[in-house]
Amino acid sequence: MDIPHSNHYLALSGGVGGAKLVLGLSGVLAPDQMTVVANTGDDFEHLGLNICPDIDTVLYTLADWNNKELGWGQAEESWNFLAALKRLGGENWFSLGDRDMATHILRTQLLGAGASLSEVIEQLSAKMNIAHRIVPMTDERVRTQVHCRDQRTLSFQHYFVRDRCQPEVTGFEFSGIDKARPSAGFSAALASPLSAVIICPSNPFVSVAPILEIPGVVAQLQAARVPVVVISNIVGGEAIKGPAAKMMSELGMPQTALGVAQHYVEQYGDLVKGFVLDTADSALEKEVNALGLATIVTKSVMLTLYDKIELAKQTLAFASTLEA
Ligand code: FO1
Repeated sequence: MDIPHSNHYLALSGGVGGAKLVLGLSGVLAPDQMTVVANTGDDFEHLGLNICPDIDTVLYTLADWNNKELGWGQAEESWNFLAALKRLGGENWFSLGDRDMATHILRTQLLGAGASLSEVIEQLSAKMNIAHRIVPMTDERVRTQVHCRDQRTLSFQHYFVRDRCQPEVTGFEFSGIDKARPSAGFSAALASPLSAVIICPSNPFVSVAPILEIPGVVAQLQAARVPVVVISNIVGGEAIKGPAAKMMSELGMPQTALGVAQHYVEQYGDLVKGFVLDTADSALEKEVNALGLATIVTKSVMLTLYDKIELAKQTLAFASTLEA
């Protein structure tokens, strides 16, 4: 597949699923052909440290430092800090590995000294020898809050890790989003001639929504008439990873790839033009088309590096057939 050198793509990513496709895209696109925007709604302050799970998952994955068993954190990790913290009666529900701690400590130090999150990521990327550009969705503080059926509002990591996604959800809120602006790297990509926007197979409610709901982002993408392609994060009625399918059923939505497509159309009108379905969901294709979305059906479960690169190639080829 020949991609003209002047083409530039924007990839919107959450954590594990998104990072897998970003790795595939990085195998197909040159560093100056892609900007990766990572969700920061999952970020939180813990033990005095600034933790940015989705950014770190994308960084570690592109650096090949990622822990493939856990899906988050670093490979060949040790847990001495966490064990010592537990012995002292500290909060140990969020597992911080010894190697991973270096990232959080350095980031916290740099932010404390006045650096922006974008600058921190740039520095970390350089040290990890990552050539592609990874930027946060915003440099301002946005925090995902989960509204629960039992009337509680939980911060995202309390819901996700501490409470193991057990509370029934009724909705989400992104505190701080009203005042947030796209980061400089995100803004520059939005203002440049984009060939397509790839919405990676990430959770639509808590990974993609915070990025798209930064004021002005959807309007700018619509005005720029860029083809936007979504890769379904639900395959065969199951989320590849994480609580997306459970959330959909709790929100009264069909727990299928069709439900994901309906969600994007309901939330963002005609923003999304193309939808990538897994072969397991080929029976849903006509109904997704009836929503006004073009489709391809392909293997979207990425188990190997080959799968990631193939899905990236298929998605880019599909995007090139779409008109915004
Ligand atoms: N996920 C867990 O399920 N348990 C953990 O203890 C945990 C620790 C952790 C530490 C650093 C980091 O970057 C990510 C971590 N995650 C953990 C993953 C994270 O909570 C989620 O993957 C994302 O926020 C959802 O995309």
